[in-house]
Amino acid sequence: MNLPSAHPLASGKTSNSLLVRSYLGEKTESKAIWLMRQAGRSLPEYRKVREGVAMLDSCLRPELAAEITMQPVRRHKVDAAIFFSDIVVPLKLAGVDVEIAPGIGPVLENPIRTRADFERLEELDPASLAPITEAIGLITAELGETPLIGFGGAPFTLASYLIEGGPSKELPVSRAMMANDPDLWNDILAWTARVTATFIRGQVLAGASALQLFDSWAGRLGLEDYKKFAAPHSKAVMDSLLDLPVSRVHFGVQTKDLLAEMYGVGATVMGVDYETPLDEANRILGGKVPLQGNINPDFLFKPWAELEAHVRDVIARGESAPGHVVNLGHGVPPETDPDVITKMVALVHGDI
Ligand code: 1CP
Repeated sequence: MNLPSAHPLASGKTSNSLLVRSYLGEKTESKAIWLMRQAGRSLPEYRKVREGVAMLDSCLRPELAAEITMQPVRRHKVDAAIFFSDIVVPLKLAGVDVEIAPGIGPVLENPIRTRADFERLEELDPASLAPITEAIGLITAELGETPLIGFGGAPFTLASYLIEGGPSKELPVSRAMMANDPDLWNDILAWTARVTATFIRGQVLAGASALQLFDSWAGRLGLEDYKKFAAPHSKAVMDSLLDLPVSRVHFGVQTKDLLAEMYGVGATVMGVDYETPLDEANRILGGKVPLQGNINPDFLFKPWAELEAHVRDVIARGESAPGHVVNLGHGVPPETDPDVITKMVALVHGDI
């Protein structure tokens, strides 16, 4: 599908950006950098505008979501904005009773655990994405030549919240369902794949110049289980987005053993967690895939000289890959001093 002519990529506004070119495998004159969770609690201006507003409400108020998306771009001069939302927003818009509990994450009063629970799920109507489309219109107008990244959760990570009812490391109910009722498991993940794909497509059509699929918890599955129970559904998401002319980034934590498989579902760029050095990730992927990552967030709390040496090491290792966008190996921790982030961005740009 062609993008609408006013889309920042179609009109050429973002096509020469460092981010878009690096994602396409170009070695750029200076490295592009953005940070997962660059918006959010590390910023005092975020805490201020969020006062008294529930997390999911803030995602569905276009002016507020646009303001929060722009805050880190204005402050840190990063090379991309990531749309302020959450992976569970499309579930909410499809009618699931999910909330984000402060300090915990997504929680559901009534998790989806039986065939009857599944049958009550409704499809996501693209028309209900209006608050998202509106927010993205405001954002791209302010961003100009800086690209916006759209995103969604992969079916496995989303289903882990739907089925467990909240954050869970061990995923006991999900594992039991995979073993005892694989048909129900597959039906739930197929629904989740359609919902998250609709959410991502809506963001791209509204103005995002790249997309990222977050399968944050995929590393909790071994390779064989990932192939059997998660990858086909992630592939369904990517397949349904293939007609959009944007780069597709795929990211998860502790996914060294899954990297090749996660690439194979239809990614064009791999996000690498902080445990896998980029030169090793590049080797695993056969030297043909642009990479994103992977500064260890723990270094944000160390003396500047240590952080600087680590950032330079990440950049040097990233040189082995066909293209490299600098990022963290997971999200910005809420306790981070925002001035450290600003200085790190300047370092990556060669400004200090
Ligand atoms: O009140 C608050 O500030 C809540 C904290 C918060 C924020 C700022 C949550 C709750 N979500 C978000 C926004 C968000 N979530 C963004 C956009 C902002 C940005 O990146 O700059 C994105 C991309 C996400 C994606 C997301 N949500 C993921 C994938 C990325 C990752 O961190 O691995 C996941 C797993 C979620 C679920 C979620 N939402 C919120 C929390 C605390 C969690 C994780 C809970 C858990 O540990 O399972």
